[in-house]
Amino acid sequence: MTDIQSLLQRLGLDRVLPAASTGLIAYPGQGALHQDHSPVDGALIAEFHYADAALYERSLAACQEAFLAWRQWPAPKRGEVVRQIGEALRAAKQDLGTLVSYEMGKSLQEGLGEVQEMIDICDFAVGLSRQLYGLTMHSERPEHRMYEQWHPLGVVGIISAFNFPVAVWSWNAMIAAVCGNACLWKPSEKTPATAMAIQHILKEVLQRNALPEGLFAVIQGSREVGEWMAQDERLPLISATGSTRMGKAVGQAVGARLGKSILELGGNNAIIVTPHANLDMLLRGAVFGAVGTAGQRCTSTRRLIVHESLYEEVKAKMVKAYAQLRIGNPLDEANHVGPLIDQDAVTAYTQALQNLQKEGGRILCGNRVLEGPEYSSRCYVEPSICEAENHFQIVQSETFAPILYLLKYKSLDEAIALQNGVKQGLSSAIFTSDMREAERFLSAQGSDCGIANVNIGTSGAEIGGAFGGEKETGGGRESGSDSWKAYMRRQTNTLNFGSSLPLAQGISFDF
Ligand code: UN1
Repeated sequence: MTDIQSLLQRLGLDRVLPAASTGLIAYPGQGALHQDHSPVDGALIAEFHYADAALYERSLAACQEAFLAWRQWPAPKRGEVVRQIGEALRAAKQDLGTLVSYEMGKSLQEGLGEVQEMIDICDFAVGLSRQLYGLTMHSERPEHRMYEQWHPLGVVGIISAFNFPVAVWSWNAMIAAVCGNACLWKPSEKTPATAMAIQHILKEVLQRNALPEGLFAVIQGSREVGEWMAQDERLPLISATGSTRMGKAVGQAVGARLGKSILELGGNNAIIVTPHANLDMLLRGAVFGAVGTAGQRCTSTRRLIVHESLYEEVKAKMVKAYAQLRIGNPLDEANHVGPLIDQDAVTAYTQALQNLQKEGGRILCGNRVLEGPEYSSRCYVEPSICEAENHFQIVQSETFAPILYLLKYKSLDEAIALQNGVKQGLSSAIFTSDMREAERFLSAQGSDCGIANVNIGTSGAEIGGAFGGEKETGGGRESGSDSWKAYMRRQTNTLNFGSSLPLAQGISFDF
């Protein structure tokens, strides 16, 4: 088993973490110490202070100064720095992935997979640094040229959640960086150590390239720090990932000052299983989607909408598959499911199952908090499958735990209506080999989600696509495709190379 103390040392982490870091300089905090416990075994990983207002100001000032220098770097040169960050992440993959697993509780494979997402987005951003294209338009006036260009915004504020403690930062920060922005990051207070480990990895790259402090800053804190950021006009863009409740507060505060926001919030993701589904493929996709990261992904599969003709068969197969799941220490690769993040999450799991029963639902398996020496953190629960109705309040809400609701349907239209019949709109999937069913699901009359998959589960999106969703998921897009445009401001330029001044729209103004 991993020696955690030497792991922390290799990642440059002391027993007390800095309250803020500007990449090159770590700032200690003051006042009350908060504890960072591992959900794996309950052990204390580190202690840390929340940053106070003075430290926030100091960090933001460093970011602002870094931006003034960084925006002058040609974008491909910025890409070269990001390439080096990708290399540094490759070298640290095993250690960082292990810490992600130990601090957050996801399986080691998923921890390593998360770091791989970071490496992949670095590669993507390097290529992007040479492709920040604007259009050229034909002017309606003679001897005029019209075009658009994209300029950086300034300092981008990033608020991330515990479940992807490092990858979500990288989706934002690496894209923001090649676009010419500096970043101020507030990680989740549940995963402060991985955030500081990133700073350690970045430091050498920043030094090697003689970059200013503040290009990638981190500030530790609770909701209050997020509120400072949301209200702060010096942060033209806030990219926030987390609950819908948090996103509404951030969106309102940023909107009140007419700032920009990218919101990536809750999901309530469903898989539709049609009579033309390959059930072996479905089983893999649905089980991983529902129990991967112990059901704590925003893309986790929460609902399985099964055609009535194969409902009993799918139910039996799923329950049988769940019986084979091994729950335990996520660093042990023999285990499939690790712990929930903390006791509050365990309470949310047990309460959700109680509420389900009150509403008339039936629990087929699970509903057990595991006890014993291997489960000493008391954060391990048995993944649960339940029979439910879509309109149940508990089915309508996102519970960050491994609870899967089975729903039955008769016609595809009904299945699509059920899939869309929730407030969230992140990820969705259909399992079918019937081309007409698949195309209908993907059409404008089909899934209303930001992500719609065929014969693939709801989770595990690749970084190359734009990631995010509609309705209460917040509408933001991060990561691939043309998501970069949200990190830049568009400027339309019209240039007159003639010697008269014709006006547009045919207006004549003689004097
Ligand atoms: C999240 O849970 O916030 O698609 C992100 C996935 C991962 C990202 C999830 N690539 O499951």
